[in-house]
Amino acid sequence: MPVFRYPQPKPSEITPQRLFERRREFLRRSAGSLTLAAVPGLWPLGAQAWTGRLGDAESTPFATDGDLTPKDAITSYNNFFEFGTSKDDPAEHAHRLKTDPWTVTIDGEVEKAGTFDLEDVLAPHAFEERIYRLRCVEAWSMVIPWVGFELGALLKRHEPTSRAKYVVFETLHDPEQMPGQRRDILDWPYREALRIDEAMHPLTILAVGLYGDVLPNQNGAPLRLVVPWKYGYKSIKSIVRIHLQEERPTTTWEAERPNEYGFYAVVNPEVRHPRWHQATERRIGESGRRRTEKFNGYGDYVADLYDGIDLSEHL
Ligand SMILES: Nc1nc2c(c(=O)[nH]1)N[C@H]1C(S)=C(S)[C@@H](COP(=O)(O)O)O[C@H]1N2
Ligand SMILES: [Mo]
Repeated sequence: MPVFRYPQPKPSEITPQRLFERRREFLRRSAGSLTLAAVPGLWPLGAQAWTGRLGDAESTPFATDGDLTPKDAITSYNNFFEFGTSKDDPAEHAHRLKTDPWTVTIDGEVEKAGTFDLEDVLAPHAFEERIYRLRCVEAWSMVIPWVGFELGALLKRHEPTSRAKYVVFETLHDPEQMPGQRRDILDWPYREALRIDEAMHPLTILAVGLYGDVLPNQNGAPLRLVVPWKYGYKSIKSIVRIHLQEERPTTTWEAERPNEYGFYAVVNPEVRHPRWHQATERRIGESGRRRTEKFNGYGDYVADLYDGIDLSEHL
């Protein structure tokens, strides 16, 4: 499939890499809240030029209580079954994944479908830092400073049609690079989906970094979804396809065990997982347990998405 290129900024609008980095360093040290990422045309030339913008991401009001989970915990305790089912497998094996070049296919019910270089997908989007709680269905949690941008802004650029009711995401399928895919543990490729209104919600982001740096492969480089009010399995990693469609799809975990891992997957302390309760969680790096909050604490922002839906009946 041919790779479509979005219109590029004029060369005269581009600041050379070195100058850019020096200015970025200066801005960082001058402690201001200025952000280069918000200034159009300031990203440097070259492959993966977007990585130069990660450290400039401005923090947003969606901050979180408590301390950030240390970076070494976020990058060494992972679920990424494409690299194995143990928590330390992804950190050990994900270096096999080649994230550059990378393309993303955006197709289905959109006016502007195609396969795009990641560089071009990212170029128009200012990055933000979003500090979010991540609550895994297995009852552990972290607080992660993601760098990314709103999924809704990307979808709008591709002009969803009136028939676009669901957004489906797929991870790369390549057993050469992802040795976990040589075993039939899941129906590869990993597939996840959101309702279109969930996908357009401003809390829903695509992440390209964490702690102001490039996303480590084990965390889903180069592009992963983050939906902070849902269990972690919705936040699909290493995305190569975003497909809009009218019918609700069957997602990977739902197909595997529909009574344990549902489509909605809204964090809910009142609804048990069949094999354990969800009332509390273990925050990685802390001793003891915390109470789990409904919607993972984001109810003020997202509860109205579920008006008229009995969330205790929809896992
Ligand atoms: N492609 C893919 N995406 C995935 C997973 C996976 O196994 N494969 N695991 C999910 C689960 S269960 C969780 S809890 C989060 C973990 O994200 P983290 O390792 O960055 O903390 O990724 C989610 N995204
Ligand atoms: Mo998870």
